[in-house]
Amino acid sequence: MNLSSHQKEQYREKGWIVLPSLLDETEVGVLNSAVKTVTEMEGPEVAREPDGSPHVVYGMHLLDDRFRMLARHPALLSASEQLLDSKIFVHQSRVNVKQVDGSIVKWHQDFGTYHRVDGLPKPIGIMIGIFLDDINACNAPVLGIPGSHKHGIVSKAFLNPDSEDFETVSKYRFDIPREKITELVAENGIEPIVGAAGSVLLMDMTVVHGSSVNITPLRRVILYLNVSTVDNRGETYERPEYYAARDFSPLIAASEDCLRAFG
Ligand SMILES: O=C(O)CCC(=O)C(=O)O
Repeated sequence: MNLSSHQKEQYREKGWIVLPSLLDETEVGVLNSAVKTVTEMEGPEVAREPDGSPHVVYGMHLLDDRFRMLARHPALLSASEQLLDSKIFVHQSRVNVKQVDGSIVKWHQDFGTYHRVDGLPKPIGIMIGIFLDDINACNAPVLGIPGSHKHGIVSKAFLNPDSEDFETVSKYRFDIPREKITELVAENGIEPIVGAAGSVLLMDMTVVHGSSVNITPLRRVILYLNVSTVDNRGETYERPEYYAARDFSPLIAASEDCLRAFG
């Protein structure tokens, strides 16, 4: 697939684009089966809510062949390579289940963690979000601050051991102070990132984003693949591989029906 110059411009200026219904119903079904498999696993990759329900599964592409194939899906790969103008590798992947009445995700930049903890040198990379449910303004969409990536890394971001989910999820998340959010929002506003199941978000991983609580009965699952260019590796090896890549090989496109083949 070829991105238009308008889409590339929007990615550069606003910080993200959404490709509506990029994956079809069969592909979404295959990925939902994989979510069921990995959320039932017991390992350290699976972070749970206090009631035991799954919240985040890290390293999904290392745990299940269907997710491994997702990372090589030609449509996702081609769009990402066009935006980064390079071959890419997966730095981190995760399943995010926004449980009803579950955890919030405070304002942060993914690159903030990847730079400070994993040693990724340059703020170059995409947070690819694959929507497995219809996401609207009601069921706790990701909220993004347009243009916030242009300010670079927020230096005053901090680890917050008082977060309820510090041990399970937010231990490495550098939260952005309220005053900085106020300043960025005054300049650029906030947008909910919405789309039907099968839609794909491509967000510059320096964009400031977060999500609120889901008080609806509507399920909201997003898969994330954070990718960067093959010359932009994090080599501190401070965290296990399910958090930060050890394998920097360029992703090679699989066939068009690589996911459907599992159906
Ligand atoms: O899916 C969400 O609610 C937000 C997740 C997020 O911000 C992240 O994983 O970086």
